[in-house]
Amino acid sequence: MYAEHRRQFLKHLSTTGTAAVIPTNRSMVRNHDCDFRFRPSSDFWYLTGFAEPEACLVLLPDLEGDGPGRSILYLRELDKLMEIWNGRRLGLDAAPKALGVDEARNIESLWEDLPECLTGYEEVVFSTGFDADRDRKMGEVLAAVRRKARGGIRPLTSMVDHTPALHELRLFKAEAEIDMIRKACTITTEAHVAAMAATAPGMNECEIDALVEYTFKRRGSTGAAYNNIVAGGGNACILHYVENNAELRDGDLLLIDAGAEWNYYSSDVTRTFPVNGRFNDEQRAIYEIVLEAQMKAIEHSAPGVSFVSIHEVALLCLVEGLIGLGLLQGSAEEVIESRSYTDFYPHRTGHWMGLDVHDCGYYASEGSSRILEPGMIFTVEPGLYVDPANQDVEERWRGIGVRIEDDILITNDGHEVLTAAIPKSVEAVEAACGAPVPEPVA
Ligand SMILES: [Mn+2]
Repeated sequence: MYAEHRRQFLKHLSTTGTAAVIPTNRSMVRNHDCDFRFRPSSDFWYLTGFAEPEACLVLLPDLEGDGPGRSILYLRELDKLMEIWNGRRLGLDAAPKALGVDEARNIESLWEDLPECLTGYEEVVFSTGFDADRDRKMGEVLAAVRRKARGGIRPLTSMVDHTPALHELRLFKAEAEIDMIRKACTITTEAHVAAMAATAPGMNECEIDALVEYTFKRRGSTGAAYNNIVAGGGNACILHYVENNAELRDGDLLLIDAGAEWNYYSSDVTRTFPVNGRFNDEQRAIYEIVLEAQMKAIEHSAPGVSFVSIHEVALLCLVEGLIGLGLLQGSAEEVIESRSYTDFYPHRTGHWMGLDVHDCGYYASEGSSRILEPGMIFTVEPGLYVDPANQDVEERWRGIGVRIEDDILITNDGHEVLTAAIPKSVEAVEAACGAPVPEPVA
């Protein structure tokens, strides 16, 4: 799969005779001498399937003929002592066969080698702005190649952003990638179902957070695709709440936004359910509006439909619901025009999903929204949030926060909900809340 991604990107590079230098992420210090758990950069992983730190992929299209071009992977040498301390390494000898790259070289010689690698190319793909040290070294490489131009070689004149081309490839998921996202969604389903069953008044958000994390990891996931949001009561109105340390109170809702990652491919799911297993009238009223908006927006998702129209379908439904409850005044048109709904719905309805949970790919071009095509995967996640401090509404509504989020694949004739097995209707959610807690080890 990764070799195929490389082949496609090299083919694109060959149309303009552009070379590419794509480093992976740097290890990041967590505190003192401890690093965060390493995660490769998504672009690098997409092209290599290689998860070690300190690595860089160099792609060199064929300048003379129409050959397939060359791929060179720079990585760490085997080092017995370092491996005893910090973990196994693939090493230079094993890399070409294991990863299908044409050549493997020592990462120590990357910057020294690059002027020669890039000689003859006029353009090189390199993403600047992420790492000042790398940007400076790349600048020196360009200067070194230009100095050679006196010898009659074509000068390397520009560094280009690879976002449009590579990210366009990443936007359309191949079968093998869809399978990985399916796997992530299956694990996520298990985690949400387990959370619904286990939650009870008096527990702490951290216990449910731990259960979700445990479910992800025991199924062999690469971890959570993003920080879990486990938000009881009014905490649900903080969109990216990650403290996850408050007591879960009888009569409150619990919003969980959590998705497993499989082989670095994401899932992204939100469910909201009653801590004590039964919605009260106000909670159910808000929940049903969000649910209807979400189902209508999903129903609308198909090839040929614009991405923004999914948001518009959901928004209209939410606004009509809020007017119906008396939480907003005026006609739906007036409310949408004045944006007075943003007190209750401050975000949009979805985003691309893939190797990054908020995946790459343009949402619009030349001012008009992207048209959906088969192979695209995105979330549909409307929500309504009544701030606990909102004095403009009756007290009974305050602190209710509901979001419902599923992952949608556009197919040739419509869509598929990849997370359809997670309870969602009021009846299904209440039943899942009353279900026996799954055995910790199945
Ligand atoms: Mn999301």
